[in-house]
Amino acid sequence: MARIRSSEITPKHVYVNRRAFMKVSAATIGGIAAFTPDLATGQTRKKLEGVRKSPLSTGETPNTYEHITSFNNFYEFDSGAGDGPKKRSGRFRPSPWSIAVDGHVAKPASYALGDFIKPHVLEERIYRFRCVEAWSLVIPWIGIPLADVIKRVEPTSKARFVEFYTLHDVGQFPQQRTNALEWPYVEGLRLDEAMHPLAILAVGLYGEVLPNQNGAPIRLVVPWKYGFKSIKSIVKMRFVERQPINTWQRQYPQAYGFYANVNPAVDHPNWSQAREARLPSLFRTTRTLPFNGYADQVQHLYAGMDLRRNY
Ligand SMILES: Nc1nc2c(c(=O)[nH]1)N[C@H]1C(S)=C(S)[C@@H](COP(=O)(O)O)O[C@H]1N2
Ligand SMILES: [Mo]
Repeated sequence: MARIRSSEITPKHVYVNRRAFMKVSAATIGGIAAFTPDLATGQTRKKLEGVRKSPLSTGETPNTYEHITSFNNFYEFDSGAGDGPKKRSGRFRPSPWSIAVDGHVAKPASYALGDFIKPHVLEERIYRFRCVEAWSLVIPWIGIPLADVIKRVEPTSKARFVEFYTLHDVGQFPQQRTNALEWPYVEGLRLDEAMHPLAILAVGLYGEVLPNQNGAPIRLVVPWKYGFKSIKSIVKMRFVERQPINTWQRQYPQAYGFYANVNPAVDHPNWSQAREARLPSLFRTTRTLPFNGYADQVQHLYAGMDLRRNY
């Protein structure tokens, strides 16, 4: 019989949290969770209309809605990954919402969320999602191509990077009263990365509006990068000349770089990135692929770069 090395076992905090989400699943198995308030979270589930399937989806089977919405990382609600964000985000109000676009663009503006999304077709993109902490999921996002949004605001020749900011509101995000992270959460992409067809702004999953714990009402998804690049609850996009310092890089620069491309050859200071636990499995038995399996589509963006230095 094959012996399992302890290094292949999911860290304990993941395991403990998984027990918590199994309890939640058991409570909703009776099929009560229709499109009325979700009894576990107090949130109303709403279907999104007019969603087109995308050829850019992976053929892998998505994780269940329960898993995707019960195992989250969202420090504004709770530090550490698990079902804390689901339990603590019921009173968050993702509507009304507006998004500001500024910096080096010909058309700076502040949009109501509806106007921001309206010109674009909603697409279902089933993507792999890989966290630095070596767990992964397959998620059927609903979103709009980030490139289409960027073209609309017309970046000038000075715009080389785009920064994203999460809402900063201690009334809505209880953990912003603490210094668990520096607030607001900030992320960034080089402009050519942001223009890549795989990068989307997600507004839903499984055909429904995003639950609060997954980054309602709008969050970034960049499937070839570690999960922390996927900034949630975005209120501002700023086009800048210089490479931004993102929140996790500020926190622990040896572990979290700007690029954060999934790379099985470059370890986190405290663990290997060679394998991952595909939830709900607890075991790191799935091999991690360069660029999270999207190398053919994205590696040209990094031609000539040392990806060990630019981690
Ligand atoms: N604003 C904000 N965005 C965030 C985070 C966060 O704490 N705050 N966590 C990041 C991390 S580390 C991960 S792995 C993903 C998790 O996304 P999910 O909960 O939808 O799986 O969100 C990212 N975006
Ligand atoms: Mo993460």
